Amino acid sequence: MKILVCGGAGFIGSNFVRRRLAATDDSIVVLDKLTYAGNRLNLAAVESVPDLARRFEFVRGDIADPVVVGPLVDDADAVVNFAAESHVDRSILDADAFLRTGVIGVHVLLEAVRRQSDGRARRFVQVSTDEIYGAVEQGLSVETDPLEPRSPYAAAKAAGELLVRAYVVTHGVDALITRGANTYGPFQHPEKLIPLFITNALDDRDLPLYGDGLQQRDWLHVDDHADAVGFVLDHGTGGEAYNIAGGELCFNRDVTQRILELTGKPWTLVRSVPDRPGHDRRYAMDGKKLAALGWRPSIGFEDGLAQTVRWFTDNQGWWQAMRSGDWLDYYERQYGWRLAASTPA
Ligand code: NAD
Ligand code: TDX
Repeated sequence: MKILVCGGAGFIGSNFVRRRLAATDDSIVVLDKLTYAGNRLNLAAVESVPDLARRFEFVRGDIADPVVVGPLVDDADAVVNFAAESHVDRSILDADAFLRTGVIGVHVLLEAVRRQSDGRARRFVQVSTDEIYGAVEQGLSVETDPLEPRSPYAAAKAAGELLVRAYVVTHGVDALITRGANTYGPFQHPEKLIPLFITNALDDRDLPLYGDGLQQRDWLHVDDHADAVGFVLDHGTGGEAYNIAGGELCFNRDVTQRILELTGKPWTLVRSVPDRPGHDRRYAMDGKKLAALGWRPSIGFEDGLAQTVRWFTDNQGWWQAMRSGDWLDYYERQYGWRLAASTPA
């Protein structure tokens, strides 16, 4: 199978590419815009191994550009779309790019898949998120629950899902949706909670904990997330959405404490800072639908977090390089005034 992987130079997409090429005979073409979050180095483990490199091609481009997308989709048997702006805090500062990629980009991909210029149906997997359910005060979200996004990021992801659904119903496109839980692991951009707190701790910098730190997230290791997307591509039923739950619900405070233990740094680094506006208190999903199809996560949070801390400790060059471009400007806008107003946690 030849798969077009959009957003394949990012955190989860590059993991999918590395694992899929190693585990199957598939060929993969990555289409990635290389935004601040995309990094060609995330694919070095593929590009430097001849047997993998010969089944791999990289194209720099935008999923919202039909001229680039059309021929790549025509040449593929399946399309998996990881491409998105993925950080909630950035969507609160400026949502433009979120909508361009999450709405127009998804539409351009769906149009290219629908055209079937050669009459060949192509499977399309849209990688979505648990955030489309909004804050889940108690219980577990199931796939039939309403979409109730509460941040511009989540609204853009929900809009993408609605377009997928419309193309399934109206045009008969063979499309599926995955809704992954909060993902962590090697190669995650240092803007997200776990890598931010690991790298700041390694640098003896403040850890900015939003509000009371009693928000809960369900943690899913990136290897499990990528494998589950592949599993849905291979075994899912067209038109369906699948939760990819981690089954590891944890308070942000406890995640922070564990990171400090693993890095050997003191709790005094933690600062309680003004909360994220519209902060979702809790995400929790029911993973039974995917389990009934035969897939379950295999990496526990305790082991996965320890492995992740080791990876960031051993790969300082990678994350120092990711803290370039607009990083200092972003950090100042996001955390400057918050840290100035912070209190001990
Ligand atoms: P990421 O930010 O690390 O990577 C996104 C990638 O998409 C980057 O390589 C970027 O260059 C590329 N990209 C962005 N806009 C593009 C465009 N217009 N055209 C082509 N490429 C573009 O994100 P991630 O954490 O790997 O997330 C991947 C997907 O999984 C996203 O769709 C996200 O919504 C979803 N998701 C993420 C999580 C998580 O916890 N990280 C959880 C559930 C779902
Ligand atoms: O500095 C911080 N301080 C803090 O307390 C950051 C960056 C985060 N947090 C809190 C906010 C959340 O409660 O930690 C929790 C996790 O935050 P993020 O890493 O920003 O993730 P979240 O907002 O939960 O969204 C993530 O999961 C769903 C991904 O970034 C999304 O791409 C995915 O769809």
